[in-house]
Amino acid sequence: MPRRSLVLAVAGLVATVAPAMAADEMLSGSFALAGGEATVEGHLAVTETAPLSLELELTYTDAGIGEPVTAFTEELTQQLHLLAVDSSLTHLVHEHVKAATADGRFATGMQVPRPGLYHIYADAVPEGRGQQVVRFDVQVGEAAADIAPAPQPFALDALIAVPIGDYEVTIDAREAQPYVEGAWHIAISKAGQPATDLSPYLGVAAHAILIRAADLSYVHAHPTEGGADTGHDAHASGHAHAPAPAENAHAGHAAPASVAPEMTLHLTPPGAGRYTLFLEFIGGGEIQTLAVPLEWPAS
Ligand SMILES: [Cu+2]
Repeated sequence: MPRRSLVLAVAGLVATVAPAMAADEMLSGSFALAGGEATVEGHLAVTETAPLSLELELTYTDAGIGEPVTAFTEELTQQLHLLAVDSSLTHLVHEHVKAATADGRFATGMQVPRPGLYHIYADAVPEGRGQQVVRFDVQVGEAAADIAPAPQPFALDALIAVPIGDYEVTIDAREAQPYVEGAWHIAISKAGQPATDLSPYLGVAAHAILIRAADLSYVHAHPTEGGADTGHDAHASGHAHAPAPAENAHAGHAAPASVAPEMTLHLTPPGAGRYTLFLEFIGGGEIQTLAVPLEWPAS
């Protein structure tokens, strides 16, 4: 029985309740970009059109004067990146919307893997207002009776190796510190050898999203290719600071470019405690999505 019906049944109103669809309502978002500052407010209309299937419509208003925001800057070929994570921070769903309508509406469908609470992050650059990330909390279907425990996190003081499909991803963040920008070295192998079948995803080698469990704050970065620390050139503390150099280099060409199996991420984790690092890359022509639970002891 759907959660809402259950609540209303207690109140004796069960006969008037529409079945199953969860949230047909306008949600207000919470600003979620670590280190950023809110210049807009986000508003999300959610319609559950079928089990685990959502229709989303997103609009923005100015945080000061409340007027609708209608102009957006394209980042990595899209005006809106929508990233949904489940409440255990183990699943990531990534959708994009190429462009808003003339009156500033973004509409997209989204499929989630199972019922539960999802945190949907809307990542966009309203023109002239800097990168904005707004989080919406959306219950899909009935609340799961058996919420899976969060997986055991990796300690960051050791080399981390995680399998994904035919690949193994090695993460070396042994020198990373909370609050400090650090280099996270990533190597992707296949059958014990450096992978040779990687290709760009939305114009970059990979996408990394770091979500902090304690406050659900969000960092989105893109690695530079190469294992060495190549400095700040394509360093990305977010889309707004990474004007897609690789997009011009790769995405404009018909031939699929290849991506080196070693990359370096520059990340500034917003505090100690638990995180999940989501890493998305294209290997063998398919999007590979890795969720790596991490922990810094709160010393
Ligand atoms: Cu990205």
